[in-house]
Amino acid sequence: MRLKTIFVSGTAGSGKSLLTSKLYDYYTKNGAFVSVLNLDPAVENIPYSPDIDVRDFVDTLSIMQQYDLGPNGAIVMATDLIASNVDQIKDQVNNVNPDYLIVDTPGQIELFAYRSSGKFLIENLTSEEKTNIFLFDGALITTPINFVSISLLATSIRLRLNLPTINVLTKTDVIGQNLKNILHWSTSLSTLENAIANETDGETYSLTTNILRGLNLSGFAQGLIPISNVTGDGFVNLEGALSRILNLGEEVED
Ligand SMILES: Nc1nc2c(ncn2[C@@H]2O[C@H](COP(=O)(O)OP(=O)(O)O)[C@@H](O)[C@H]2O)c(=O)[nH]1
Ligand SMILES: [Mg+2]
Repeated sequence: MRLKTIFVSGTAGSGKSLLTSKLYDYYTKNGAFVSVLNLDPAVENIPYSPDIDVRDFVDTLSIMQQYDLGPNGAIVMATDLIASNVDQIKDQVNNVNPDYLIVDTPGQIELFAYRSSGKFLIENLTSEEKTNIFLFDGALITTPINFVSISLLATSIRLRLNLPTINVLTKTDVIGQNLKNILHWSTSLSTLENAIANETDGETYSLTTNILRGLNLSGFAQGLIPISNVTGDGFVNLEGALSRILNLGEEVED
């Protein structure tokens, strides 16, 4: 079996680390050999034990002291230093030789997505099938405009990382009625436009609807997969989407 890599991305607190641990459990239960790579240099508690951990290579606290940096500066520097350790990280992955590598990305999405080190890691870490899961934090999407702005972020990340991307909505267990709204918005352009018209007018309305039409034209909105990392709801659909992307190469080969 060829190595398949799943990057888990999304805004801070959207559920990346928890989803990483759940995916680990899911694939392990199904008999696959899974490894987890933690790419977050500054994380303190994670709900799994990473097989490969960038905190073994860079120490944010000592960077702060050594270079007299604040926490943000140190994390930026740490992220760039991780890229310079890519060969060692790769060696560790090769030694473990898993079927699946799940990569939990840094708490701050911009570090991974917008600094060149993130893209460098994606390109150099693994050479086989790769995909990115982008998490829409259900708790952040309280209005149709929030939905459009996070969709725009997801699109920006997709452009930046240039990976096949699965869009996932998290925290469906705690968002109540909003879940229905979000699913309506993500599947019906006219419903979403009406909801935006009810929320705003003028410049914000035309900006939002113009962005939305652009996103919709590129087939963006379809396929937002709702899940709960707590109850496991929706995992079957997510796993289906992952295997459609990741097994494509192997099916073509057969
Ligand atoms: N209720 C609920 N809480 C979640 C879900 N996913 C994550 N959380 C919680 O949200 C917080 C942030 O999750 P975490 O995985 O650390 O987010 P990260 O910053 O993206 O890695 C934690 O307290 C999680 O337990 C979910 O689907 N449902
Ligand atoms: Mg995390």
